Amino acid sequence: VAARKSPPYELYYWPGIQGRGEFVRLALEDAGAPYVDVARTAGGMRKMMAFMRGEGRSLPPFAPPFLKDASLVIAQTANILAYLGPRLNMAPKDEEGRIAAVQVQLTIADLVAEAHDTHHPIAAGFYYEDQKPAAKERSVVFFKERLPKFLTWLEGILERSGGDHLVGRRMTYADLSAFQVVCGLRYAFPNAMDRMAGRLPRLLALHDRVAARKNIAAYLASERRLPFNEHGIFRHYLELDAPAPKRPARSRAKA
Ligand SMILES: N[C@@H](CCC(=O)N[C@@H](CS)C(=O)NCC(=O)O)C(=O)O
Repeated sequence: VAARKSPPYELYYWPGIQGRGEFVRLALEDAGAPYVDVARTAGGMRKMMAFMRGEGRSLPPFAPPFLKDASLVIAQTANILAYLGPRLNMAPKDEEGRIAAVQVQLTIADLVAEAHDTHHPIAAGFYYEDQKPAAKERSVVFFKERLPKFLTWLEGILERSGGDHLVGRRMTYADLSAFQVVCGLRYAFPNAMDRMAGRLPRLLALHDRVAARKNIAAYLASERRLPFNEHGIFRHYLELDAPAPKRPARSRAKA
């Protein structure tokens, strides 16, 4: 990334969870771009809430994450990445490729929303504990139908592209985002993901390649990478996961 004369990017996102902010963090971290995770700094939450009230702006963000770059304030995860991609050298150079990257990112955003709705099927504002039966029903449909449909779609793209990258011939933010959904889904639905693993060789290999990238590996090992938890989008509730996959009798006996 070329040296920036302007001040560091400002990322605004809820502190304490990876959430949708993580897709932006991964791009900034991979590129080694200077940024401040504002809501995690002293007084940062107040600053974030002021933006959301629209103070001094005609277009307040509807929800975090949003990114401030000099006088620009940009909301919507896929929109932020479409903006950052070329600046961080994490997007295809041609228009067709840039549009394809946005398309993949928006589809990942749909998957993220559906993963969230497994634990909050009735209302985001109610506690999980107050919508458990609906959550269970929603989760079964999610891991039986929706999860395979989304993930085999990503796998199919990799198959057609030759397997290394979702868009074009280089790593883009779409690949980083695919890594993040695999991480999150493995945390939330380990059994369902285990059952699907054989159908996703390219996607899982891409996950491993992203995790091994120098800046990503350093980030994942740092305190900046928050652990997954039951306040975020990807939550692990045993009762919502698929049953454990059947193992051959021998390995079951050992376990
Ligand atoms: N489509 C938006 C969704 C943003 C969003 O739902 N943000 C969540 C946190 S991850 C939020 O704070 N929502 C508040 C609300 O919807 O009222 C994106 O991809 O950035």
